[in-house]
Amino acid sequence: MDYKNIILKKDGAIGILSINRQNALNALNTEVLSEISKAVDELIHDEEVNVFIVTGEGRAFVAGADILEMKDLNSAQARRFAQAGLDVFRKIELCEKPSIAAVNGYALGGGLELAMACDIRIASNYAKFGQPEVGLGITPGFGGTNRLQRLVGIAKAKELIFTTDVIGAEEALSIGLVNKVVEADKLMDEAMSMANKIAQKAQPAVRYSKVSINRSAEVDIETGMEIEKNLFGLCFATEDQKEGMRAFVEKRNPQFKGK
Ligand code: CO8
Repeated sequence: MDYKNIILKKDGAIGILSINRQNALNALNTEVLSEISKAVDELIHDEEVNVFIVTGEGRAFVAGADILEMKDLNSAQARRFAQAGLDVFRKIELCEKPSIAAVNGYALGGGLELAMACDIRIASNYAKFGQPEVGLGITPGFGGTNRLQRLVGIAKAKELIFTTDVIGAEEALSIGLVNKVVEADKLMDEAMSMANKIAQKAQPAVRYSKVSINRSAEVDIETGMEIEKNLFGLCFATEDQKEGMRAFVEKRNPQFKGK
């Protein structure tokens, strides 16, 4: 499929979705959101892809939702625009394949919200994070009031959202917003290396783990453990469980098939 604002590549079992609307610092308009949604569908349905990386071309990851597109919306149109972003980010979050945001530069507003919808965030030392919305007269609308507090706690989320302070990569690391900070020129190598490590494991087990972590974050612990137990049980219906344990006993590396 041809995209205008996205570069979609594959390197072995790793998909790389790079947002490429550099003249607007990769700001998310309706067209970009729709292309991200289609690209994520491609990645989900591509059986060769085990893990995908989301990144941005140029000096921004994503500098937010497109302010020019938003400025004259009425309430109903704004809700529709918010829903479009919420849907595509939720698709990334809920799909069973793990995603890594390789945050190369500005991740502001909708950009931070996109990074937070990914499972893991690796930041370049140049990355900048913030939720500037209240300075524009709006609340975050692509999941920011929900996901930021889950990652960094309610008090820090309120501070970042109310003040619109933009923080650097090291501070983002110290509050748990990103998993790792690396030199800018090592960002994609690091993201690829982590993605490959994940891609070499038993994929049914990786995917069930993601489902269990996501679901149990939203329910009481008893229900969460029930979900975990059932998914644990499902692993024993996979060839990869047999191979993984047989390989351990035979003292060799497992040859996983992803089923
Ligand atoms: N929307 C549209 N265009 C943008 C955006 C954006 N979010 N960010 C940057 N651009 C454009 C600039 O207008 C500029 O275009 P032009 O060259 O045509 O003037 C170009 O990108 C380059 O930007 P700058 O010249 O501003 O570059 P600087 O290096 O001087 O500054 C900044 C970089 C600090 C990132 C600056 O561009 C900036 O502050 N951008 C806006 C950041 C922002 O406020 N983001 C949050 C937007 S709101 C949001 O994301 C809400 C999400 C939920 C929506 C819910 C739906 C209703």
